[in-house]
Amino acid sequence: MLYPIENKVREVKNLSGIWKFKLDEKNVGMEEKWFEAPLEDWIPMAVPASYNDLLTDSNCKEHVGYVWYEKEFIIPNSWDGKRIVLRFGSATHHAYVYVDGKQVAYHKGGFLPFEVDITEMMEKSTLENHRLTVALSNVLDWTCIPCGEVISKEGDGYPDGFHFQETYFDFYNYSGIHRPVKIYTTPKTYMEDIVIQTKVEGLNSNCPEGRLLTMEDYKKVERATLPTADSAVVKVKIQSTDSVKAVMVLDETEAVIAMETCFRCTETDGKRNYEAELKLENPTLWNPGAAYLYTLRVEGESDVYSETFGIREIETTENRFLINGRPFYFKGFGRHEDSEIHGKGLDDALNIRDFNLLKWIGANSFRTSHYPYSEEHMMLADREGLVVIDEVPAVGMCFWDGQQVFGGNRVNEETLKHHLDTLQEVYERDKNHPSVVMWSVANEAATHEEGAVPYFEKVIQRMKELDDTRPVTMVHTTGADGDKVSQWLDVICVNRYYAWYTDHSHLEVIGLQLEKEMRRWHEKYHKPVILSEYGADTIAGYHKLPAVAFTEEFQCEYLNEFHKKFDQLDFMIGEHVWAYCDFQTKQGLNRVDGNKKGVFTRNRQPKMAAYELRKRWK
Ligand code: BDP
Repeated sequence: MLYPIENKVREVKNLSGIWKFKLDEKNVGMEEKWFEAPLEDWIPMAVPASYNDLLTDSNCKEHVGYVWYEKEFIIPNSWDGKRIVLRFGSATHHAYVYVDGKQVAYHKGGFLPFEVDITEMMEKSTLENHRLTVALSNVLDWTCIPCGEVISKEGDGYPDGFHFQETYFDFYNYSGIHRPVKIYTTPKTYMEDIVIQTKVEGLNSNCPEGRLLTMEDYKKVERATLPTADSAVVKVKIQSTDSVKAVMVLDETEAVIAMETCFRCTETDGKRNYEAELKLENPTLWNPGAAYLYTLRVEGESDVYSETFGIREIETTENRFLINGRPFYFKGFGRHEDSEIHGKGLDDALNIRDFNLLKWIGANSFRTSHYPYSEEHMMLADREGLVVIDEVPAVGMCFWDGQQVFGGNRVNEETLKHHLDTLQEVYERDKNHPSVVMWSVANEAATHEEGAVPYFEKVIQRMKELDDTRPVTMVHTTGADGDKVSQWLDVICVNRYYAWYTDHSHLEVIGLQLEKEMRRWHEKYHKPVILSEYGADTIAGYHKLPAVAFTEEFQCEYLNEFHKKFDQLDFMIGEHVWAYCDFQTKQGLNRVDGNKKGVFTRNRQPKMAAYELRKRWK
């Protein structure tokens, strides 16, 4: 799926701003067909944003079910004869979209874009002002990823209609239109999709010889001259209803450095697929921390589209993750799209602050735990040279009370279908981002259950069918002995909280338990291992000597115990601290206004551990 861009033949109208909003307190709006007429008794609401923290009433904040959004828009006369598309960056989680009272789209899944062609409707309409209505439901059940369940309780001690949304994941179920809504045009015949894959020839990784174990060893690799290549082949596939005339590659100075006008063309269902290969001599590679972005410009009879891309190679071995032939050690975080007031709403200022902090601390990577982040976020990662493990929202497929998740009446065929659809959507959205070096198909699923085996075989296989250029991982909570699915993965990611959720505060157990377990994973699967989460809740400004749990001193000592051990294990290829920032969760006995494992506060200021990590990583 292509991102909406503006150029001489395409225009974009961004509908961000204040919309009309109405809480469907009794969830009757669908039955009463609220979409048929302008919303009554509405309140103003910001888009993009989560609505939860903008309201003052806890019933609204915690509402389970529908809310309604409405916005008027105008199609200018100058758009006559153009194709018109309505596009949502994301809407969480189920969106029913109506234009002038008629349903035009439905999308399930709160973290990915969807769009609908409204050309014919606009051409037939005599209205000057159009009404866009969105009925949005935040209900999560076992057919959704993330999974959830609405719990109702009756009888003694519970008021009538008592119910709440149960979730099995540790972030607040923020809801709303989280990313921009845009209306864009293309010519009537247009480029539908572009896939760019690159292959380098004559790669010189310029990698200094020597052992690779400690952070200092890896730093030597980082400091060496950047990898180079003699040439690169840029393979381009274009799906288009327009006839493609030329494909060219521009470098960062906007000079055209390669061009092709001859294509292999096949036709299916009225859509033409064009394939071309362009050769670049002495390309500048996309490297972590040293990004270089080329632009692919596709010119058709009527349409034009430009997509940025990077040239880089990825490979995994038994104990290495190679980017451009050079061992890469993941330093960084699991994160969330989360902030005060905005919730999960796109905030460009916040994203810029985040990337500056990541660079300041010396992080070279992050995981989009636990769902795909905004397209704008991914573009920044490409530009800033941050390496991304791109995760789908398959979180909450684990139970702590021993009940079966897979193969029972919880995760079911419909969940699998939605999971597979989501893999396809995330692939289609993110396939051309050089920053994306690996897909994560789930976080902390019950992979010790028999039922998880056929489920994840299909999930992992599908991800590999979609993309054979990137490794696939999933993030584990299950132990190596119990795990039944990692034979299909390329890299093992494990989350561990020794001395926090187990043996609380006993830092002395960390090194021993970590080594024993990580060795077990490596011996069983012979694949490189990343500790994808480790961390301790820390109250900013809380200090004690000697350190006790929840103090800033404790967080430093805690992380340090892990680091000492990482530096002794050759097959460990990365450390992602949990978490980048404090973030909001549902209310719970061990959550005082959210999860406090952040190395930065929710307001993006450093705790003591940030300086410690900076020393280690920089
Ligand atoms: C892990 C989850 C993560 C949580 C973290 C924690 O992957 O989402 O926030 O634990 O408990 O199990 O802090």
